[in-house]
Amino acid sequence: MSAPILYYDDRSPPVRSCLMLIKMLNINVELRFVDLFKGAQFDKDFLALNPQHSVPTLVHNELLLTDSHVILIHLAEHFDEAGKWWPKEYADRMKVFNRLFFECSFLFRRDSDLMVLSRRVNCKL
Ligand SMILES: N[C@@H](CCC(=O)N[C@@H](CS)C(=O)NCC(=O)O)C(=O)O
Repeated sequence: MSAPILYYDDRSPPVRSCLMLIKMLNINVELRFVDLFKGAQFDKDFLALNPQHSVPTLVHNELLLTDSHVILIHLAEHFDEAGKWWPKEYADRMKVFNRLFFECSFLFRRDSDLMVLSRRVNCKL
């Protein structure tokens, strides 16, 4: 099995969550930088890989994953053999899902809306 490849820009909060888990689980991952501030996510090769032009993007064997929450689940499923971060107990796993979905549907959306306001509309917060 080959090492996962993570396309990343570490200024991105979803990327950082993946980098944290990679560090906590000491996973051997090939890192490929995509400079969002230079628009590298729109490069032809990256767009061919991920038409949503977003990071993090993970390639692992036959899998192509383009959402940090799914990447976290995949890495934990594969590399957290002790079940420290990805509990083996059903109810505990549901608690992790609950927090991941809260982050995905609520927390990050607000953070992202604020970023758009401050950077693209040049609004003083
Ligand atoms: N729900 C996605 C959000 C990913 C996302 O919004 N990534 C941003 C950086 S924080 C991005 O790549 N933006 C570049 C673009 O949209 O062109 C996840 O959790 O992975």
